[in-house]
Amino acid sequence: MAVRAYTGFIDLKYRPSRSDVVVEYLFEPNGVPFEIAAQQIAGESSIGTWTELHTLKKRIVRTLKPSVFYMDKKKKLVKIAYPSDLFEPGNMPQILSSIAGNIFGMKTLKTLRLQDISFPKKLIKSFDGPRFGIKGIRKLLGVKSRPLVGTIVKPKVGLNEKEHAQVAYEAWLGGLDVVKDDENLSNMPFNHFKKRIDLTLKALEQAEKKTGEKKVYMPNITSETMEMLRRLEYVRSRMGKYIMVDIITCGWAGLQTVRKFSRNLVIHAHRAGHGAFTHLPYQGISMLVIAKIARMIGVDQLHIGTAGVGKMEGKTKEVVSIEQEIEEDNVSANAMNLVLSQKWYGVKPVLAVASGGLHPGSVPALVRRMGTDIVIQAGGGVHWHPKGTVYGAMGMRQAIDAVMAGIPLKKYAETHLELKDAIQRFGIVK
Ligand code: CAP
Ligand code: MG
Repeated sequence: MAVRAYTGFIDLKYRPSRSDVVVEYLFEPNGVPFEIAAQQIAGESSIGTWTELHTLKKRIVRTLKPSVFYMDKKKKLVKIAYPSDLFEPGNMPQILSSIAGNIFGMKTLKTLRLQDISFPKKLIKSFDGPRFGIKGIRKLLGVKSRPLVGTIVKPKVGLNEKEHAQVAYEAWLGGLDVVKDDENLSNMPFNHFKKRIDLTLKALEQAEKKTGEKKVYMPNITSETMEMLRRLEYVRSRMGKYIMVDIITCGWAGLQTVRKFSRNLVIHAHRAGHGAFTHLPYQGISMLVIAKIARMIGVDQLHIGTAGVGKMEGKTKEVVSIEQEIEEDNVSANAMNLVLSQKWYGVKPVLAVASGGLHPGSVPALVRRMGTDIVIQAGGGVHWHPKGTVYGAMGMRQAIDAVMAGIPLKKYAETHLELKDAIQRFGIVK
């Protein structure tokens, strides 16, 4: 079939091969027929442009032509298969400059949503994948089956290093496993990175001694890439076990580099800014796609929302886009974790992180909707109590213990004052 300008890309009989990259887009054309717009997406993201090309050799068409093999005008959906030679293994920026690049700025598209990508084994294996994954993290913490529970030091920014370490210490003492920096805390005039790491890791050691439990601290190393590596090395040199990266704002290239150097450090991925891509259901890039990319590159745990329980978006609606992969229109309890945990050519499963507006009363609903292979994080829901962080943290841990013992929170609260206070203040999420 001849390829003229953006034509010749529709082939509804085409069956994707195992080496193709298959991409699902939702779009609304702007002043052109659906079929034309579909081919513009396929062409602009591969070998086409707005006019015929004298330089487009038959060989190129034969080997690299994409195929629009599925179209549903009602759902505004197309599926396009791209030969994998269009993509450089191990280069996520290049892959996305192709299938999520120019096409987002084309005049002939009113809206465009990159909904899902299915990568072939060769490309998946060209990235590092998680080093630890769910099993590795559970082993590190010695927590077999309950959700991990943690906090974000609050306020997000403003505490000095000593205050930060003290809040962390109290959270661990109260029974939390994990303490993390907030997404906008890095190296600040009032809170220097190195001093914070030193003091907080020292507090961690003391908390471990006092409680007999393993604890982890996730320092936020987000910065310019070379600086991230310096911060990562610093954490390692101080015997830290984790690093945290804001994966959207630092970019996929930065994340790939961090993963190359992370070795024995667990990577916690914060998704601040994802809403710019994921928020509108008909525009941008879905959380499903972001989750797949993050897993391929190799984060060990990733914020994916709270399935409607907390303050952030990522309600069941968005989570459904993560699920659809598995079971269309079926919002089952564990489904939202599936894209992170399903079998994927030996790539380790990523631990899902639920965070944002959570408190002890959220725990039963979270576990019902997301299962137990999760990290539950509460910032405000831990540091709210006038009696202090230890008290708030105890309430949080008691909620986990109650759910794991199969005891209703209300009942457990009769003998656990810290939990009782929390549910009196925040209630219990249905
Ligand atoms: C939670 C949090 C997290 C968000 C991220 C915050 O604090 O620290 O960054 O949960 O959202 O700053 O809001 P609170 P998501 O517990 O006090 O709400 O996980 O959806 O990416
Ligand atoms: Mg935060």
